[in-house]
Amino acid sequence: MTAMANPCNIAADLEKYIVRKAPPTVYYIPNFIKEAEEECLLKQVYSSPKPKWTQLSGRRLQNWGGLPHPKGMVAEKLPDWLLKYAEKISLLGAFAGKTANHVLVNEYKPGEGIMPHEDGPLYHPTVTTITLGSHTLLDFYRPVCQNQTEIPQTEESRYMLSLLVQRQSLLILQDDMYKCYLHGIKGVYDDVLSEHVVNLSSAGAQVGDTLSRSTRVSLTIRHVPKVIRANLLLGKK
Ligand SMILES: O=C(O)CCC(=O)C(=O)O
Repeated sequence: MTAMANPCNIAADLEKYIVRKAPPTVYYIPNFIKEAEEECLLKQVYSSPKPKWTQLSGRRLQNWGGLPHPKGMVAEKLPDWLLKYAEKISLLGAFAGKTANHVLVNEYKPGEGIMPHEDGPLYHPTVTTITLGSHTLLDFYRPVCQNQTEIPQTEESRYMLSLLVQRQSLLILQDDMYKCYLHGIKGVYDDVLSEHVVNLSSAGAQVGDTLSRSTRVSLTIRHVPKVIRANLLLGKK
């Protein structure tokens, strides 16, 4: 994979990584990082100061780059170990020529997950995720349909498809897959792979496989377009 001539469009050589069985657009890039890089990133995550962690129900996280806010994010410089990957992914054109300025580090122990949600309007509508330590299954759901009131819409009835994200991979979600559908991770210990997992061959797995989870750390790398300078907040020029 090369850095591209026109960084405003996603690199043409990424086209072969499009997951065609999903709505537009999913790029799944196996082995995006090497094992040594994975080790190095995990070492950095776990040597971050303890107060950097926020414990939520079902996962814990580190927020880097500032807190996204409708009025603008007070941007903080990303540490070099994250900036390296923010720049590398941005050079692929993932953020329409802009450089990612925000990273969420999520840690999921086996049995943990995240409720179906949308990433919302504070980010450029692309989410890129590097997976460390363990695979997971990312599940996608149609949104609740407002004019459909007679039949209850369960999570099960809104379920659409899953993606298997292996450790060391990069996942890029854009377009409808960012804007129209919700994504979540079930809090399970094992994943039984079905035909609803639409990237099995590129993820090196087969229908019927059972994969046991270990601790997964994800780096969710995004671009927050609206930023404010800290010294503006303090009333300085
Ligand atoms: O860990 C992941 O891959 C998903 C994270 C996520 O959806 C989020 O942080 O909003």
